[in-house]
Parts: sequence; C-alpha cells; structure tokens
Amino acid sequence: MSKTSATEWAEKVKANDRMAAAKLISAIERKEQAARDVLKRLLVPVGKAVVLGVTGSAGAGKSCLVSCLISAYRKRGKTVGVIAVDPSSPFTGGAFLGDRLRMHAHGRDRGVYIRSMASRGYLGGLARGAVDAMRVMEAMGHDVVIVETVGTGQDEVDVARLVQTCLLVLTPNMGDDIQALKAGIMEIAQVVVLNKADMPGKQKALLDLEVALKMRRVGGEGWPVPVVPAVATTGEGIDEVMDQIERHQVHMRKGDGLEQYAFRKAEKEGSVIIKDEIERVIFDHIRGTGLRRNYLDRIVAGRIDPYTAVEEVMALFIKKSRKKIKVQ
Ligand SMILES: Nc1nc2c(ncn2[C@@H]2O[C@H](COP(=O)(O)OP(=O)(O)OP(=O)(O)O)[C@@H](O)[C@H]2O)c(=O)[nH]1
Ligand SMILES: [Mg+2]
Repeated sequence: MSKTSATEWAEKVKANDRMAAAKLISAIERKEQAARDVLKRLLVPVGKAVVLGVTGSAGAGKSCLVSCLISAYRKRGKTVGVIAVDPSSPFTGGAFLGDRLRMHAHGRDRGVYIRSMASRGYLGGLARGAVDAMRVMEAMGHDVVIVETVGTGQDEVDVARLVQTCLLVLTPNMGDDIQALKAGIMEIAQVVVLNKADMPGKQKALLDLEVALKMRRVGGEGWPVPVVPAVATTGEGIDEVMDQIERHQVHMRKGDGLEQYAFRKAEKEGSVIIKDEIERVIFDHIRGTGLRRNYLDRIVAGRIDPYTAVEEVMALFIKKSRKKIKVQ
C-alpha cells in the first residue's frame, strides 16, 4: 500500500469517518499489511479518552451493562466507541450487535460506534486485534472507549490491562466466577458490578465478595474496590456504577497515574505485538525453503520434538539476523 493512501486512510479515521474505521478494523481482523500501515499513522495521546473494560463470564450481562453505560454517557453529551470481543456472540465483523445484546437502540445514534470483533478462528490473535481496534476507536476521537471481553483466558486479562478502569461483572450464582476470582481476574478489576441483583442469592454473593476482596490487595495502589449491585436490564444501580467509574478516573488521573497507565499500556501493547511479529517474521524468513515442512515431517515421524524444532529454527534465524543492538 502506498504511503499516500495509508496516510489518507488514517486521516479519514481521525476525522471520525465510520466507513474508513470499519474497513480498517476488518483489515485488522484479516491481519493485512495495509492495516499495519494505517495503524502506524494513528498516534493517539494517552488519556484523552476514558478507556473502560467490561469483563466477566459468559451471560453475566456485560452487553446489557455496556448498553446502560452508553445511554448514561450519551446523556452527558459524550461520544462512545465500543468493541465487543465476544467468542460466544453469533455476530461477526461489521455487524451491529443484535437484539439479545440490547445495543441496537444505539444503532442510529451518530455519537455511538459499536463494533464486534470476529474472534472465532483466531489463536492468540484475539488480544492483538482488540489492541489495534482500541487504537482505532481512540483515534476516531470518541470521548469514551469501552471494550467488552469474556473474562476467562489470558487474552482477556491482557485486554483488561490495557484499559484505565476495568469493570468485572459478576452474578449472584457465581459458581464459575469464584473460579475466575481464583484465577486472578479479580486483581485487575477496579469496580465489581454484582449484576442480576434481582435474582436470588444477592446478599450471600455480596458477603462472599466482601470477604474475597478483603483477602487481597486489589485494584491498584490506594484504591479499595467497590462492589455495586445492579440490574442491567432495567438500569437499576447504573448511576452508582457511573459514580464509581468517575471516582476511579479521578483517582487514576491524579499524580503520575496517567503516566503509569501509559507505561503499563505501552508495555502490554509491545509484548502483544512482538509475539505476533516474531512469528510472522520467522515464518516469512523460512517461507519457500521447505524447512517448515521438513520439521513438521520429522515431528510427525517422532524423530524430533517440537521444542527442539523451534529452538533450531530460532537459532538459524537469530544467527542470520543478529546485529549489534543500540539503544537510542
Ligand atoms: N434478570 C436479569 N437478567 C439480566 C440482567 N442483565 C442481563 N440479563 C440477561 O442475561 C442475558 C445475557 O445478557 P448479556 O448482556 O447478553 O450478557 P453478556 O455477558 O454480554 O453475554 P456474552 O456476551 O454472551 O458473554 C440476557 O438474556 C439478559 O436479558 C439482570 O440484571 N437481571
Ligand atoms: Mg455480550
């Protein structure tokens, strides 16, 4: 792709051109070189947008909650960009989220841009796609960017680390979520929303959460993680959720908090991108040499193990490309 067209494309995204943004996110999903060319031209100042994460197990009510948050921000005159990274969603790239997700109400609002990421068929590419899509949303100039992810794997934890304020959505019957707490997802949440507070078990769940939160230092320096009961289908408790987000934003942005966030984000972005790029560069390097097939055949025949195979390929690559590293 020519430099001019990449620059033009990037300018369109920065001017909040929705078609250009949609095309770019599709190109990101297909891992096209063109996407990389445009992304390089989308430098965004950290902290301009409020960046929120909404995570929690499947069906906890994340999309309903996001829909409530959109309405609340719109009432305050803020524009909102949403990325739903949702493996259980039947919707793929470009589609507006459907009825079940209750976001269709925002479909015609020009101040709202919702995009679900096609995550099926990706292996380890989920976080990278979301990282890039977040950059696109911020570059478009939205006041608020929200990322919805199912909080089960490392990818989602990675995405949660890239946001400023992460909301963990739990429900009163938390069998699975207790596992999530153990798995460490809780450490990255700054606000816990006990959704479906209209269902039985609310009081017990609140007590359990209180105990779980007391047992560990969570949410970052000097921030006691609040638990807010809510009913995302009716909007009950959303004002309190908004207040807690606002409180955390103030807390996070004071002192060098924003700088710390920028550092954490850059570190995470870097490590997510480098894993992908190293794989790509190595495969490009050996493409057409027959080396890959040779190793695969030997692995299948049981003559070599995959660890040794990867070590050998890496060694070959590193020998060829090693130059003196100079830090600028
Ligand atoms: N009773 C009750 N039902 C709710 C509440 N919030 C959401 N639901 C219902 O729970 C179901 C799942 O809601 P979603 O918002 O799609 O949940 P999600 O976490 O986004 O689901 P995935 O994206 O598939 O992981 C829907 O049928 C909602 O109507 C709530 O507060 N109370
Ligand atoms: Mg959802």
